[in-house]
Amino acid sequence: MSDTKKRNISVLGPDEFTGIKLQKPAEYAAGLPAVKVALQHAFKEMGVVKSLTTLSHMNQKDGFDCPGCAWPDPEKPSKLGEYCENGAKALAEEATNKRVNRDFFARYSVEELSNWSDYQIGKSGRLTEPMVLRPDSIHYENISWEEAYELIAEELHKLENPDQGVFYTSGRSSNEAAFLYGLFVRAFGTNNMPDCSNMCHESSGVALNETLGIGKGSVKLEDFDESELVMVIGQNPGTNHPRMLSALQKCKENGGKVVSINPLEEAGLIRFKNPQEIKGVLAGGESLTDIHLQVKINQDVSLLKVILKKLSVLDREKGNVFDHEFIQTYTDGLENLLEDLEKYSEQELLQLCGVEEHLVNQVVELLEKRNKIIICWAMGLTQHKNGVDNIKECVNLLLLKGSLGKPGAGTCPVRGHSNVQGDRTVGIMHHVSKELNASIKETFGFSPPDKEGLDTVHSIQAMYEKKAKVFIALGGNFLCAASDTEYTAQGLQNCELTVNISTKLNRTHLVTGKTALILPTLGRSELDKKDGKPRYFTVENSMGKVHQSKGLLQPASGNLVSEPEIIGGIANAYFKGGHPVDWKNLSADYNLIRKKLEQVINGFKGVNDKSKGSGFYLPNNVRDLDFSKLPNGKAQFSICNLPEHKISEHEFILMTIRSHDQFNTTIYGLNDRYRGIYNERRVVLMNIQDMNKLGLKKLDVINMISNYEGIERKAVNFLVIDYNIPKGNMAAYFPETNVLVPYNHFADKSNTPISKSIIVRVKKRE
Ligand SMILES: Nc1nc2c(c(=O)[nH]1)N[C@H]1C(S)=C(S)[C@@H](COP(=O)(O)OP(=O)(O)OC[C@H]3O[C@@H](n4cnc5c(=O)[nH]c(N)nc54)[C@H](O)[C@@H]3O)O[C@H]1N2
Ligand SMILES: Nc1nc2c(c(=O)[nH]1)N[C@H]1C(S)=C(S)[C@@H](COP(=O)(O)OP(=O)(O)OC[C@H]3O[C@@H](n4cnc5c(=O)[nH]c(N)nc54)[C@H](O)[C@@H]3O)O[C@H]1N2
Ligand SMILES: [Mo]
Repeated sequence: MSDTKKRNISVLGPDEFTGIKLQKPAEYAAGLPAVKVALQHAFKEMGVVKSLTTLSHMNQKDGFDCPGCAWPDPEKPSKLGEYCENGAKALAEEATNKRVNRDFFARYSVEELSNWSDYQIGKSGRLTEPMVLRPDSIHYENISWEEAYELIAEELHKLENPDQGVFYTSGRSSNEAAFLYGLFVRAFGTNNMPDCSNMCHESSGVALNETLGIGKGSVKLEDFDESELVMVIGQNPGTNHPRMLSALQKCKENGGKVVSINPLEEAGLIRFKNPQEIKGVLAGGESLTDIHLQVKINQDVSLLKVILKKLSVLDREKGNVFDHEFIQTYTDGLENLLEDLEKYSEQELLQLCGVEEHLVNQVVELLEKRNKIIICWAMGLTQHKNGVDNIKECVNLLLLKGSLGKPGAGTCPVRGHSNVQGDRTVGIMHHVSKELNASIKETFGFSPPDKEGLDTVHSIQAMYEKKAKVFIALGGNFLCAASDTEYTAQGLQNCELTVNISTKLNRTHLVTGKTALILPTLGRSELDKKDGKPRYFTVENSMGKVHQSKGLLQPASGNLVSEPEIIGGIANAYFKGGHPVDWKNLSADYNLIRKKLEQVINGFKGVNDKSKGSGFYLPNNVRDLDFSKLPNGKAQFSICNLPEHKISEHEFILMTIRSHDQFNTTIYGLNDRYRGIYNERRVVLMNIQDMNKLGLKKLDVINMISNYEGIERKAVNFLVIDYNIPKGNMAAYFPETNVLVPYNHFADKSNTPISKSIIVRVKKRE
């Protein structure tokens, strides 16, 4: 269309250092420092009174669900409050007293704001009114809600076909909002519904679906109480799911063992002081991990294969190491698996994974006699080319031991966003589901499209290639979350219109299409009232339990609209009454949305009543040992290949991880307390031997360069820190390092970007 004047936007923001201070990595997680830091963050953003009253309502039955992670709440919440340090930070970030309004945008242009760091951008406050960035302008200006809806409708009508629209979802949304959004996108005519789980647990979903018939985990919180062995693989609960540490502690108190598999020795996995118990706050802390296996990045399959091989040798000797009755009744493919394992030599596998044999033997010994086994995992397994196989190998182990469908055992993919699982359950999905389409047709009287939609990586490509022209996001920070930042930026900038439904300002609001809209919405913690009556919505936690969430704080501004009503507004403006769904009324009446949810989504019957109190579990075939939908009606063993990395002598594998002071792209602060890194994010953790080989000293400045198919991508200005990490491996924070991840390299089958195994070269800055 028009050749609008290009805005002078800094896509990556500043790359200056902020003044690093180093200490020894922490010896334990949580305890008093965690409570102190939690309250400091909350007091700073919200003031003392508001902080204390709000925190006491978080994750309680009559309160609101923590906007942090999706870890479930115990039946009897702690009197000291059922929240963690990082939940408190998430709340403080949302409930801040600072505001971003029209005056703010009049003062700062998007060009200027793009030179702020993500930390500064996030700290500017809550969005208060709808804003528009018009072509040729560099300042957002205010716009009425009705005009904003009209503008979106107009751009959507201009598209040559509905597949030119891309509709992203981040996992903060509610079931009600996500269901309505999915419904609107399908009514509009596309399945282009990329969502944050494409970059997150998609590999888990694919692997679990193919092997067990459901893309979700099978354990419940109480299973940790009686589990004999919990394996925590590729996950950093001390930072990202702190309340999980209480579950591990309980497991240990009941005689269970904990094994961790991670290239880093993360603080939370070593020692833990439970801040929800007086004794925990004061006492010396408990050791959580019995055995830590320091695996090399992306060599979990090699490690698991050695373990499986050793177990199968023992089983041949003793006959009862595997659960043969379970295998016989419920599984398919054992012979192939055992035959395949024969192909590998133990020594070769040990060499690849870098773990000492005596430690592997200790784990094998634990596994031999136990069968109430839980495997927990997160991004350390999913974000690799072979992410799906990583998880299938874990399933192999559980199937061999019969560790499914019984108390104390099962799969536990630990979810990220607080409602990412619910969003998927209620229909945010780029794949076509015939059953879902049929029930939408029956309930709403229109036929959803039956063409596969685009996921995250393919949406980026479509925008880059100008095949998609309108981008709408229900939450999230697409630019910073996605791989290949500069490529993604170009994609967004190629769009005619980009729209962000958000609570807080972020970089995706600055790197925009020709026209851009910010539509500010209510946060989790805020009172959502209609005609004087408070409304509630529902969410699904990491273990498939659906429950209510009701905010209590005064909204950040009187001009915020709830997510469902924003979607209703857009749909209403687009269809102008010419559609079987009455969007306006439906979007304002959450009870009615839930009535429709019960008709369309399996397991939601009675949701309006059942979601009260502690909520209800959705159906889960693994818990019932029902594998009837799988080939031969059986759970499937899988043959998993070893990862392939062609690494030359001067290359390293880089994993991009979270610091203790961030929630994905939201930077709460500049510290990574447990790793002993303060006031700096531009750091890279390296093995001292690698540093010596390259002639690098602590705090030398380096650039990292990735090279895929001859295209060089560069992340500049990082301080080297010697750290306990395997040789050849490095770690740095995202989003700063997302520039290095090629958009077209992702996991087989799940298309999750390879954010945990990027091959890079290191160059010292003179
Ligand atoms: N406070 C806070 N909480 C959060 C989030 C947050 O950013 N902040 N994010 C939320 C979201 S969306 C998600 S998905 C989760 C993320 O939770 P995590 O998956 O715990 O997050 P990451 O920091 O990506 O950590 C990955 C861990 O895997 C390890 N790892 C990396 N590569 C490998 C590997 O190849 N093998 C093994 N075995 N380990 C590996 C890393 O050392 C690190 O400990 O947390 C959720 N909760
Ligand atoms: N390199 C690398 N990249 C990664 C990862 C990695 O480990 N390494 N992890 C990936 C993972 S696991 C994930 S899940 C993605 C995360 O990707 P996203 O979900 O897109 O990112 P977030 O940082 O969680 O989004 C934060 C923004 O959400 C908005 N928001 C917050 N609360 C609400 C709300 O209640 N409603 C609405 N409408 N908006 C809200 C705010 O405006 C805030 O700025 O990033 C992925 N990217
Ligand atoms: Mo995630």
